Amino acid sequence: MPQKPIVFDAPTPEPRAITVEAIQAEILERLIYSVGKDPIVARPHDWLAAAILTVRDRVMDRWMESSRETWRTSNKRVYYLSLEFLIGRLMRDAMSNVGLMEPMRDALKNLNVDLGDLINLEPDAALGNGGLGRLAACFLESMSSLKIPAYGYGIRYVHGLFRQEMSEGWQVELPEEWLAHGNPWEFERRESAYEVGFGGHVEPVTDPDGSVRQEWRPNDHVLAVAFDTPVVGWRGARVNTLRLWSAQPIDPILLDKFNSGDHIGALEESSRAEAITRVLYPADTTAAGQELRLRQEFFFSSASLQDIVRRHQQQYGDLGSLPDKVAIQLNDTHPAISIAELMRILVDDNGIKWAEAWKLCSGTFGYTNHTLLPEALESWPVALLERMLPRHMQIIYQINADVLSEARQRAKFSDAQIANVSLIDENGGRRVRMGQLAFVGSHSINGVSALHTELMKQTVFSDLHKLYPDRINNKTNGITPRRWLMQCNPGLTKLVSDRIGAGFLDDIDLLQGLHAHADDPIFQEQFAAVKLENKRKLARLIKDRLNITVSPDALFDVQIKRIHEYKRQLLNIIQTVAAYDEIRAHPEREYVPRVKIFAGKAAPSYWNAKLIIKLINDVARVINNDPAVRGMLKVVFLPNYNVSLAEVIVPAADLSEQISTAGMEASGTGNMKFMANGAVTIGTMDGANVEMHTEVGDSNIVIFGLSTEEVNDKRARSEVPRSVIDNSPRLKEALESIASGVFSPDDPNRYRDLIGGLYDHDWFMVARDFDAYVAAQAKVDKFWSDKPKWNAMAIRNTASVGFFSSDRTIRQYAAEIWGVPVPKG
Ligand code: GL9
Repeated sequence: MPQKPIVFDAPTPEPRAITVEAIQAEILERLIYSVGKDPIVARPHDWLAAAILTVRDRVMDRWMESSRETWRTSNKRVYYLSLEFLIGRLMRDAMSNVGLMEPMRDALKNLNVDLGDLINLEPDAALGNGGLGRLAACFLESMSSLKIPAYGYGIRYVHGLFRQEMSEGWQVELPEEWLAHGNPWEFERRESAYEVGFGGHVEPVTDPDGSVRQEWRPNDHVLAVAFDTPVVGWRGARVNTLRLWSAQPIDPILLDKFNSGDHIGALEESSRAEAITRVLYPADTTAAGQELRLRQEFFFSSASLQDIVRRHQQQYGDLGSLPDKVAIQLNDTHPAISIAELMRILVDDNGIKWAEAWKLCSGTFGYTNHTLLPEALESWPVALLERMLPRHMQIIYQINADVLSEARQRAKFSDAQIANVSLIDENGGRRVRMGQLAFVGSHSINGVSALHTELMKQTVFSDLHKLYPDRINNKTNGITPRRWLMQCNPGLTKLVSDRIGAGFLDDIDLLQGLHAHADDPIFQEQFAAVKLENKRKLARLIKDRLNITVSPDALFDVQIKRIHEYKRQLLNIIQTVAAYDEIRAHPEREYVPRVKIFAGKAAPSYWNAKLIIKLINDVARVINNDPAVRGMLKVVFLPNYNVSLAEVIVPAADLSEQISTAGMEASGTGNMKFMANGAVTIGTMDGANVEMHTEVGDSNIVIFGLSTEEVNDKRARSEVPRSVIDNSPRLKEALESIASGVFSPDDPNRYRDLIGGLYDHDWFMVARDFDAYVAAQAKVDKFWSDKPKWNAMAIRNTASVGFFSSDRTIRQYAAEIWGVPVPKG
């Protein structure tokens, strides 16, 4: 069929009126005609699907208009490439952003369905591990809210992050099945499918004009099929697209094989292809070494780039304008192979000269680094790349040759410096360093907090920074205030609106206005009452899930995040043991009643992290069942931490634990969520805590512990921690009780090695920071006991959170990296 020219100024339909009657009719229509269910037999999941489809319908016009507008105006597009999008549930977010919450509630009520029940039935889209994936989700929402034409590109994993269950206090990983009931949000786009190749060889080809170019002949192909989900901005400002790729075989079944009786063999190709997008790697900061992981990375990079280039050519015809019209942000190094793939597309497929292609490439890409942990810096064996992506390996060598010659000539680097900037790591088996590739192929390299960005310059990228001094910049992370304040904490949102007006909903910096009310006793009472209500809700959840009774009047002391030694859940639980020892030793004293709340998943192969979960559960069992404690202390480990659980816990927290070893948490974003919801932070001078301290002021945050320099210094001098432990009777007693099996009578040696590590090297400074942490917790007790003081601190945290909105972060990316205007209002 001949293609008709597309006319982008076609009239947009008038927005439909939002009335309860209209919505109710639409829900019924969706239930009957799309879900195919008679209302009298419909099950909860049918109602959920009908409700989601109704909400989805209501954003369609805005979605299409958003995309038309970008074609019409020729505005630059932003592409956010991320192997993870931890978006969580979508229905409440979408309803709230387009003002459908109340009409939907009433319409469903008329149909005898409870909206709250439906909201809780929606599965979490857990296509990410932690902060990095959740950041990508917050960024998508902010880009829509700020009317930036943007696409998220990622993978449609069939199984998201594993479901965590507890078996006698141990973590057990089970497959997660978010697609079990289908996914009413998404649109499958068979027409947007691309072939992605692997393996094969490279052949020089002579063109008619006599020039020779390289052509990659892969011997293995899969199909990348697009699934699109609308991403609605605040007040429906704009609707962008999250495009997730699913891998499918080119030939769904080998019919010859099947007919000859080999039924399983006939489907082999199909399973091999589908395996690529089957599961999310439960990797935390450690790079997963699997070959399949590299296949995932190339698969989604290649499909995304083919799509981006096709769209650009369709609109502009010419690839020379790529950097003017396209910004591609690499979320960590996972999509870094995109740099070689774009070079291949430009040079091999489009005949652009190498130097010109390199300019286009680095003008288009930006790279965000999210961690400095050496074990997390991705690298792939040269031999593997040669086999899986032979042409890309050639391209990487050529890029490297250019970089090395620049280093030698321009910067006059020493051999050691040359080795540092090289894309190939020659130590112990040759490997391609993806961080170096991402760095040299991008015009902007950013860290995610001020401290982290400084450390990037001093450590991993110090020599590359000398070679390209203008590239490293900082973009401190942020969180979307829609999900993390307005939606998860409607009580607080209403209270704040009543006090300072609703303007902060559109301009989060107006929260500053709360400072003027921080010392007002009436406002303090109201603020505390909202918190108490949120704590009651969490207490009910704890009772339901764990059958543990906690008092909402106790101080809720919360550490929820991935379990990792650098995040130091161990420090927290040892302090808990010390507090327990004290209560037992001095039953006559008064104590501030506390509930220690933990949640988080451990990477399945990370033994110490799993052991720490078990320790928390062992300590919880002993303390919670000891009558001598008289309810002064409770310990709770909530299983299966995910976005939805965080949305209940965060608004109920009094104290936020952000206690990583200084220099190790790149930013943290949980810290910001707690701050928004009026929790006080106890934390180290690490990641974004440093900037939180500046924003909220020293008297409204409890900072303790070694600084980054002190940590480095102690590591360099390999001081013996034993004397530290010997000099702290409290710590010694707690460690001895854990190591000797007081909490693990069934296996007294269970924690011997874990605790032994603190005596031997204590890499994460648990012992060295212990006394400072205990003193900081004592300060917390003191502040808590002075209610007006505590309430004022809590209010001032909410008042100061504006800087940590992802809208601020995205504005900075737009202005300083992408060169994209942000329309006002
Ligand atoms: C992380 C950092 O560890 C966090 O400090 C940071 O806030 C986020 C987002 O920038 O990125 N890097 C990283 O690999 N993870 C992070 O959370 N890990 C996971 O997402 C599991």
